[in-house]
Amino acid sequence: AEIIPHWLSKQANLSPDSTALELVDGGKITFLELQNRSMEMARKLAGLGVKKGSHLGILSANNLDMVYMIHAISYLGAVGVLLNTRLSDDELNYQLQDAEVSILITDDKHSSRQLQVNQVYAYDEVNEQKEMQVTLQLELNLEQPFTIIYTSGTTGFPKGVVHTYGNHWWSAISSALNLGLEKNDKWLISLPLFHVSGLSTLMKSVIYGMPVYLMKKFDVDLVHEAIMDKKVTIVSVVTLMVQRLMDKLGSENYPQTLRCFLLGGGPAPKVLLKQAQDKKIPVFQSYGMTETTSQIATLSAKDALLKIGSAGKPLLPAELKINNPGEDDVGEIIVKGPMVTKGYFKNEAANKQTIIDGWLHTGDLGYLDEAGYLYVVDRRTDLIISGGENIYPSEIENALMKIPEIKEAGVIGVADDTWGEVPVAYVVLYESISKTDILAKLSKQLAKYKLPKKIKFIDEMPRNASNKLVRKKLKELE
Ligand code: S0N
Ligand code: AMP
Ligand code: MG
Ligand code: MG
Ligand code: MG
Repeated sequence: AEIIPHWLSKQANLSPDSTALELVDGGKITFLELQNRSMEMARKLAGLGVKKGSHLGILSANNLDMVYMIHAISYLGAVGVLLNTRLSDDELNYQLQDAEVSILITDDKHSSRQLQVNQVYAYDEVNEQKEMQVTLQLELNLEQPFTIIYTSGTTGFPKGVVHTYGNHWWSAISSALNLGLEKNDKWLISLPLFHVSGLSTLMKSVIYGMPVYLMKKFDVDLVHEAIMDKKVTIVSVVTLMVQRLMDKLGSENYPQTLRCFLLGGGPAPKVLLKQAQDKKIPVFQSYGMTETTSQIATLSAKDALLKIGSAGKPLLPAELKINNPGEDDVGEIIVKGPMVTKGYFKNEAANKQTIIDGWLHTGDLGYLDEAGYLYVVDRRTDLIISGGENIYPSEIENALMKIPEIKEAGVIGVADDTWGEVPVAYVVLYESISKTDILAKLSKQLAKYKLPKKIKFIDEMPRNASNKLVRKKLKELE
């Protein structure tokens, strides 16, 4: 096994006084402080019974305690299951159970939710604990699991993507080999730490010795200000954020200090990319997913002019191919590399289907141009991406089918100016029920961003000869 020194302790030794985290209120934490606070947190967690291999859930918006908690987990060799705060109680309970979470840590906002875990502690309760004297893990085994993040699945049941230390390590290294590392770099995180989009940047911080400008959540005014006045050099964004930031920018320009908007999490309209170019905003379009521990292909700003709409080339340690391309060169995107997950937690069936001879089959369709630039043409079967959050139609259809008045349900994604795409539901009824009542029932089961923006009653569901729902036919009704 490949062993490296614990990255945070290494950084606390190499650059103790350098800033690890900067907050909107001006507060700063050095690498030495970050190490000490995280170790303290680890000893307190140990007192609560967390040990090597424990699965510890974290349900929290971005904040300092969450950062300490994530690093504390690594000092104990526990596994962090990072949970999306937008999910419903039912959805969270599914993930908590599937991931075998024994202890859940929450921020104040989520401390009184109805979740099925024996031990639940708010940060304050952890902070009140006595430190237990335990041996902390000062080396990291790159093969060892570190985090689990759930990603929706075609069947409507999400799957837990396991990330090893090696996956995070190689993701950070790959990104630096591509974007470069500059001595004034300061990376802004307003994306959630419970997605790899946010989490991977936290790992880059300790691996590069680079400050992260951490925000509780995306706030267009605060991000704008950070770029204008706080010398932020890189900002990770989803499409909707670029839109809002460009509106805010108006006819002004960003300062030279800004060198990269790392754009991921879904497609971006060409018009938006062109507008960004006109305003000299350095947008780097990328392709990646939870399974690849963040970007696996990226288009540099200099290539963006020539290859608008492309997600670039695979990063240096990564391979990317189009499987069985058709006559139009389009086929399934398959990827391989040390940042790619070794599999879903306790899900042999999904692993067998998805990882074949070391290649991860993404379900996304795309092609490579003659120079090897990737163009993603279609998302995984039926996947809807709303504001960077994934939704599978089957999740909503399953929830609709639990309503007794509903006989059949079909859900599709339709284009939306704000969110990119939103879900719309078609239902066939047994007996009458109002749309308001349907939504009320759905909202008990589903995260708010998954609620259909429209519900349409129809007399018959389009099905094929083998009685399978044909979502394409529903799209024709739009
Ligand atoms: C876009 C965000 C910020 C919108 O949230 P906002 O504006 O803060 O909303 P709220 O104030 O919380 O709520 C207002 C109302 O809007 C609803 N709502 C919120 N979000 C959504 C949504 N996505 N879709 C639909 N509705 C939404 C709320 O329910 C609320 O409703 P009402 O008013 O009725 O109560 C936020 O959604 C956000 O942060 N999105 C991004 C999430 C994300 O990080 N996605 C990427 C996941 N992918 C990966 O991690 C892999 C790719 C990757 O690593 C990457 C991705 C991006 C950039 C870089 C990388 C990389 O490779 O490093
Ligand atoms: P997630 O696992 O939530 O990070 O979602 C990853 C999915 O987002 C991918 O499988 C794609 O379907 C989609 N996606 C990511 N990057 C792009 C891109 N550049 N263009 C189109 N879709 C993308
Ligand atoms: Mg996913
Ligand atoms: Mg908001
Ligand atoms: Mg997504």
